[in-house]
Amino acid sequence: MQTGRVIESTGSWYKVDTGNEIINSRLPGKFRLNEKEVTNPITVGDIVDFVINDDGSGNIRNIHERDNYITRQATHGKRGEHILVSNLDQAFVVQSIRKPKLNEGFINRFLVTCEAYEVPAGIIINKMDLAKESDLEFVEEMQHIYSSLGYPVITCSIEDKNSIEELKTNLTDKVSAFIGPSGVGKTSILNAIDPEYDYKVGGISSFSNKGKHTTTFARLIPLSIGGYLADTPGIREFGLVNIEDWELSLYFPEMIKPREECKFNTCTHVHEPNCGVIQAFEAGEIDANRYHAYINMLESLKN
Ligand SMILES: Nc1nc2c(ncn2[C@@H]2O[C@H](COP(=O)(O)OP(=O)(O)OP(=O)(O)O)[C@@H](O)[C@H]2O)c(=O)[nH]1
Ligand SMILES: [Mg+2]
Ligand SMILES: [Zn+2]
Repeated sequence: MQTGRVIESTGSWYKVDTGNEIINSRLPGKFRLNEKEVTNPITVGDIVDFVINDDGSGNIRNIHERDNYITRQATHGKRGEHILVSNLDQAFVVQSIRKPKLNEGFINRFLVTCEAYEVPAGIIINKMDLAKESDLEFVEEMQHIYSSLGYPVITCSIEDKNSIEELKTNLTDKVSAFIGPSGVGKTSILNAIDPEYDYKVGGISSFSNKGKHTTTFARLIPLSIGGYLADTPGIREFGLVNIEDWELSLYFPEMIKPREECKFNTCTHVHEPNCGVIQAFEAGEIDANRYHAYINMLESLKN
């Protein structure tokens, strides 16, 4: 039996990287899942044990328990959740400042998911070459708010070599993931980091300013600087899964301390009396945008 890391998954075949070679592998037979309902039993990032067949392909026999993972709601009316990538040192939500316009709601839902699954998270704002004067102020404000919460905010542009070099120092020797909407430049940044890869990048629709879903499956790419980077397909919306309303504030770092002062331990910090979070918000200790992001998410959990 050999062990390796799944670096690509097309549904029926999995590319498994042993560190020395890459083995095309299958998952034979029905694989019993004793976990909760997921649409993909094996995901990019998984560590698997496999045996080699006579033709050189592999048969996966066992999946190691995941250290962590990121899921999103399954699409196309499927039930359950879809694991995007597992066993991460860190995950970055990638947004562009323009084309498409930065979506702070997406960022906040992503950060909550990372907190819930215990994945260290950061924010990358790309296409800074397109930034206008007012955008720069906005980005500075974001850097101030999010970095104080423990989420680094990295700005870059594939046109700016220095910014790519700085980004590289954050990725060296780590297993990282890029997650974000289509067209923000996830694959372009990867190509800028390791130019020999030359992965396919797409355009932006001039009509909607949205991307064209160029990357169609997740893959984990070994980096020349050490470590791996997961490039994932663009996601339109990042929905929350499996979070109870009273639980949500546990995933807002700035609410952890204030919520200890709440009278009720199932307090949702909206209208309840003697609420520590509302008090902290009113005292200006919790950023108003973040509190409103919390309220929006709370509403969305009811549907
Ligand atoms: N101006 C500018 N354009 C960029 C930058 N980075 C990427 N682009 C362009 O944005 C478009 C989309 O880039 P992709 O790398 O395909 O975006 P993606 O996030 O991988 O998109 P999906 O694979 O569809 O999820 C391409 O036309 C890129 O050339 C940047 O820093 N500045
Ligand atoms: Mg892409
Ligand atoms: Zn409260």
